[in-house]
Amino acid sequence: MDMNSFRLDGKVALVTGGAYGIGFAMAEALACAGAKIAFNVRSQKNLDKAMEDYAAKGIEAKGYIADVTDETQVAELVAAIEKDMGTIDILVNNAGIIKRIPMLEMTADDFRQVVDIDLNGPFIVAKAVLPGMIKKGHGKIINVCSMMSELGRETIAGYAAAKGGLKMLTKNICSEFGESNIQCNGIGPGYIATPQTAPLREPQADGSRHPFDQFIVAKTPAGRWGTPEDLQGPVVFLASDASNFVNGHILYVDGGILAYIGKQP
Ligand code: NAP
Ligand code: GCO
Repeated sequence: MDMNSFRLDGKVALVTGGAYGIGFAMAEALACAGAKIAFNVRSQKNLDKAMEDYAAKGIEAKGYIADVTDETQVAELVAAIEKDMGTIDILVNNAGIIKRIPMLEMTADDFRQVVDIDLNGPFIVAKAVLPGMIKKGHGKIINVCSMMSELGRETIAGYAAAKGGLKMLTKNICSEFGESNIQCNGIGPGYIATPQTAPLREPQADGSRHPFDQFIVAKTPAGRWGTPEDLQGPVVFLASDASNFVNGHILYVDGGILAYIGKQP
């Protein structure tokens, strides 16, 4: 087997929301495998900070301001990347938010905002990059799903609905573009220590661990929260030629939580 099939030299990768958290870690991994990195965020402040962070890692990333829910901004983003770096070979639909609100208190606007960013956004960005991939004769689309693509829990109705939909969008892109040599797969992180999950890990006033923190560690066979670095190998695999016959698959990177019923109390 040629281990160079895991290399990404000469490839252009767009990581949406790649300023920090999981997106930044995945972009770092793709860069280590040889890819040229483009990323987008919504604010100049976060863009400037991200550029410093990429430079500190020795990565020559190019950052752009674009909201993934805005078709015009996304079209301009893709055009700018194609002008600056070339056709996008790899898309990681990472940008996403969560709102933790009991469903009866969640407004329709709350629900719509989460679905807009977490599901409509990946559709909009994928639709914008697919023509270039089809023309080039290959492409990799990796949608960042979630274990909530499979399970629900209280207070995250919009998020679970969006991530469940993103799982099926992944399978649909696979179905519609496989013959164009485009592979579309998902990565389903478990509970990962990032700003998004910080509220679930905040120490209590008495210094004890957050109950949810204790719950997740007990529910995870690995016995720990994941880190963004745990996603680096999987994303390089799905972005590389090593996964050219993997399509429509959701690769769960969750320490085994989805496989485990949990310890007897
Ligand atoms: P995070 O730390 O909150 O980062 C989210 C990123 O998305 C930020 O860079 C943010 O940039 C960007 N973003 C949000 N809305 C955007 C929009 N409308 N347009 C463009 N960029 C936008 O989250 P994370 O924990 O790294 O999660 C990243 C992805 O993994 C998300 O899709 C999340 O659902 C998923 N995930 C996370 C976990 C976990 O446990 N952390 C587990 C499973 C799945 P700005 O806000 O600066 O614009
Ligand atoms: C939550 C968490 C989860 C994680 C992740 C799990 O509130 O339950 O934020 O949704 O973000 O999606 O895979």
